[in-house]
Amino acid sequence: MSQKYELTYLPAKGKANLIRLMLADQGIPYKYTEYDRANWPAAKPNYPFKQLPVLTVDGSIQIAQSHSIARYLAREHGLMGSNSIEQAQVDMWLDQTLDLRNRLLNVVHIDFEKLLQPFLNSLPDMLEIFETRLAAQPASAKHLALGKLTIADYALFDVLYYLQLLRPESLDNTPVLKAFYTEFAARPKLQAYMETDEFKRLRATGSPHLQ
Ligand SMILES: N[C@@H](CCC(=O)N[C@@H](CS)C(=O)NCC(=O)O)C(=O)O
Repeated sequence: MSQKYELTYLPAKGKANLIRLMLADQGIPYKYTEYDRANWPAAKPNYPFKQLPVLTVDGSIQIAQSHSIARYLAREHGLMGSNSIEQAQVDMWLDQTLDLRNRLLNVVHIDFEKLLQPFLNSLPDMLEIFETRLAAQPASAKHLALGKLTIADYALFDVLYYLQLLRPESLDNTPVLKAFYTEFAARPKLQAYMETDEFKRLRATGSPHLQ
């Protein structure tokens, strides 16, 4: 039987990592299609914005923009809240993690030498927001929004993964966040995915500063 979802991307974790982590952890089957430097230019015109990732649903509907894909999957699989006000609370934490992620990616993609130190200087304040939020949640439900697992938790894990690659010690002063990261990484399906050859093969980003 063909899969409902086909994810198409390039050989990196990059902008597809959040999507893959959610699909893997939720046990949602999908076909993965990968282009490389050699065959991507010819395929480019077949995709809505001539960029990847793209999620093809039911073999015909193409969804581009990584965050649109992630939010769509989250809505479909109960990770986005069940009404507008719940969705707004999830979105708010999701966007906060994406702000951190964008700042981190700017460092490695735009000007590593110039932007690294200002980023590291601003990091404690950014992490403190998540630390305080998670610390206020009950031990049994360390989640960013709605007291339950949502896309915002996956996005937080995703950005912390990149952060730890950049600076392994970066969570040393935020113990609750560190525990969140460790516990999330131990989720059985997620852990199994992160141990696959595919996950290990894919470099973190296209930048030499974050592999
Ligand atoms: N805002 C878009 C950006 C997509 C994007 O920049 N994709 C890059 C890879 S990460 C790409 O397709 N590069 C190849 C190209 O532009 O030809 C998203 O989040 O999906």
